[in-house]
Amino acid sequence: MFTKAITKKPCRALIDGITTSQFGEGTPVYEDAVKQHDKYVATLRELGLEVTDLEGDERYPDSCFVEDPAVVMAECAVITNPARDSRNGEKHEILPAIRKFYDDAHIFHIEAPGTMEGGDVMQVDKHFYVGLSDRTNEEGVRQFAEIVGQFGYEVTAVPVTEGLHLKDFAVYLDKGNLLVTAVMNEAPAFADFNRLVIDADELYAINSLYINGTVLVPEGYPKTLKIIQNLGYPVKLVDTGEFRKIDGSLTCLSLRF
Ligand code: CIR
Repeated sequence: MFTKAITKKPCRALIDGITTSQFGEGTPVYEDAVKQHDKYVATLRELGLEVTDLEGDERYPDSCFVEDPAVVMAECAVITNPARDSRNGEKHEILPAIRKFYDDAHIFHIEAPGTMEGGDVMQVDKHFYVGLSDRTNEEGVRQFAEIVGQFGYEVTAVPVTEGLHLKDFAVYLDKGNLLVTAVMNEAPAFADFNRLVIDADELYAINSLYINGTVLVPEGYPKTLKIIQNLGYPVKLVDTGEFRKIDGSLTCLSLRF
């Protein structure tokens, strides 16, 4: 059960965010991104979360994607080591917000040469599946496993071969339900899940967000919406079109705990 979330407002420099154009085309429009972000925060609040919405930071174009510089769980927080130079400093900027909720003895750090971004980290109860990707390396996963192992978590590394982060290609809802690409459907690590394969033309909608029984689904993906509704979840549609242009999606816009 989540009770809190941390978000961070998009900054004007958002237009310089890193993009592979894997999902969208064009440059984000700042004013529209702000509106979409406000709606996202309002949706989290509607679901009962107490949201700390941090001010935007013009030094870091991608800093609204707060999921990446930290991983939070009931027992502790792990400050990651984002792989790209333009994002690495976000790990320092998120720390004061994390300190409001965790004492220093329960805040850990991924150190170089380890790299990690939270978009690669998928929690399933007491098990973390961590993507080995361009952003998260083996040493990052090793350090993470050592940290969370103290609190009884298991860690399984999952190679990410299709693009940015693990959670662009596999997302856990609850009760064993996992949204996956055709490639992740074959991943041995996920063999025991109830896997729902999302069509390639709706790839972006895999990154839906389960919060306390409800699923936030990005607007504009009717097939995925139907699949999630057929599983019995109430859904809330959220437009993330501006963030999509720079590979951002629903989970990356918040830390939930
Ligand atoms: C980046 O490439 O780092 C950003 N433009 C997008 C990050 C998205 N984060 C996420 O999915 N967790």
